[in-house]
Amino acid sequence: MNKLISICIAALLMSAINLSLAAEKAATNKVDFFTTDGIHLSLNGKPYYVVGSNMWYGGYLGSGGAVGDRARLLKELDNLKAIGINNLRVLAVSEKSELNSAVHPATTNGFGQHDEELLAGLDFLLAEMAKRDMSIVIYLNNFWQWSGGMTQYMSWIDGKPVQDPNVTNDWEGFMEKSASFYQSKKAQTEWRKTIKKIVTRVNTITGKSYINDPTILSWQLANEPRPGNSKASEKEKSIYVKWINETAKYIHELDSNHMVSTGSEGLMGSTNDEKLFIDAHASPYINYLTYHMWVRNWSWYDQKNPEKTWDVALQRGTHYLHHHIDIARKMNKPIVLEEFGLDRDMGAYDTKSTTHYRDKFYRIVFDTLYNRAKNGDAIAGYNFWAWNGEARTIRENFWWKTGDDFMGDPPQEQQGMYGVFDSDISTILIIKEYAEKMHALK
Ligand code: IFL
Repeated sequence: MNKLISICIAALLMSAINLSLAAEKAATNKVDFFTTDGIHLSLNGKPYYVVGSNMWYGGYLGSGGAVGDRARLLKELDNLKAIGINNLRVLAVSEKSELNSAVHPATTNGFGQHDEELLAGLDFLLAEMAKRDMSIVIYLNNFWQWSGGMTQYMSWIDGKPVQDPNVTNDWEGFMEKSASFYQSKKAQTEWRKTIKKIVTRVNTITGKSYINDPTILSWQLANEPRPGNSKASEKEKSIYVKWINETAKYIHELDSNHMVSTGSEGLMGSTNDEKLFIDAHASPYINYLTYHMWVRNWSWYDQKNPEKTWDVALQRGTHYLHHHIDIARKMNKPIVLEEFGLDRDMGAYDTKSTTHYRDKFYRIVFDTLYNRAKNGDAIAGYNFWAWNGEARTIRENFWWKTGDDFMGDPPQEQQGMYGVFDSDISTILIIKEYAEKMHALK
């Protein structure tokens, strides 16, 4: 074919694609996309409260292949909907890893090698969530190793195997390696290709482009990105802030309909540097703030010694909540507590063990956020970590292996550690009670 003719055909094809995106957008105009209004999230001109759970594996269950379990996914969504959950925080992509503490299979098997059957699981999930009027936050990378994540990108580039911090216990070294991702040109180029692939995807089930799908509340850069390890330098911090700003800008350029968030843990993921947390969220391309609260991970609470450590944990935990809400107000942006959790009693993993302390903890977190939301403060909602639903482990040591049920506890942690099972009735009743209160705020 002569060159001029092929250029003309390409131009015609591009304008046909643009026309169909515009027509699709016009058809969805009845429903607004999520946005912000000062310190609140907003939908159709009204405040929107995220009453959510984490379910990183939602796309995995949605796959039509051997890994998926669509029948289970539908049951889980129905159960979550029935207890008032309106939002899920979900992993979009995983990178193939050799580590035992990472999920298998992965959506990306090497640069540019995507598992389309697994990716289509996210299509199914989105379609089913839309039917249930639920929204989704989709994260596009992971600072931790359980889905491959940033260290796997770096391993593909330097050819060196990832050191599993679950084995070496060298978390400082791991975090340093993970954060080197922000500075690698090759990693950023490859990652942006994946971002583009997901953000501009057309849902194979509904035929709707993701860009025009109002189910998506926000694109999230990564799960818990940190600037480096606990001793991150000022230079590393500024590289991190620049990375956030530039990547968020890139996503907004691809998709002007949806918000973008960081996935940050807040001050504890920012070397306790308030200026850094503020700088990271001051970008005009970051629409709202995020933070996470892990009182046991941060040694504020000892699950084996609850009586002695509970009061201090609670005091530090509630201070952490209030402090972040106050920062959000000052910045005039909404804030979502998008992860929190506590162990089952005495650090058990078994579904038969009790959850008295967890239940007390959930109630206090919900109540603190609800009361401040009622006062009109900068509360955009919460996602508890995480929904295990009907998943059960078959392993005595509670570690995940390929082929096991997926649950909210990712493969880097014991199965049953923080997740809520569908048999945890006392916890579920508290989740439902506060979901109703939050929904009544509108
Ligand atoms: O499973 C962890 C997950 O990687 C996360 N934050 C804390 C969770 C519980 O330790 O994002």
